[in-house]
Amino acid sequence: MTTTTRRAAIGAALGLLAAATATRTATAQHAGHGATEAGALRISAPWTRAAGQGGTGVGYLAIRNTGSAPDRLVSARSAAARAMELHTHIRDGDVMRMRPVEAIDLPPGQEVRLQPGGLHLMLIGLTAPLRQGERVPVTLVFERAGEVTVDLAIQAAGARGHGGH
Ligand SMILES: [Cu+2]
Repeated sequence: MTTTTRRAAIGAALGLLAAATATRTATAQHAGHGATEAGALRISAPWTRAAGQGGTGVGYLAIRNTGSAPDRLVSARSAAARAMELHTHIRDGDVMRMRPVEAIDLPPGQEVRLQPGGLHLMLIGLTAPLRQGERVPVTLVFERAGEVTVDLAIQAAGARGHGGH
């Protein structure tokens, strides 16, 4: 091995090391039981339903604020959707309707659940099908804790609880 190729090999190895370190930082710490940590927040059980390309998807998860200060989920984004919104359900006569909300409050010491029939993430304009058994990454943006990416586990399409689309 010449000096030049050895230098190139070492450079490549250092590059790989830097890339590995950057990846670990970007995906945050995955604690036990599938929970993802972002500052004082513990995000668990992220899931969605199978849906077709061009359609609309949902996102559900639980967020526990273990800190002493309030935080808020202010937005979300994903390469899998043209746009994302934060939604809630409201009762309108006999019908449950969805309505965008500006943010989702995360009071200290409490767990807030995004679940069918209540708060949820909305993936609008899916850029690819959501296939059962696969995962789709979604980046959550918090006012205090910053950004964290979680993988929604894609479950069967037929599950009940989310009307309106
Ligand atoms: Cu919705």
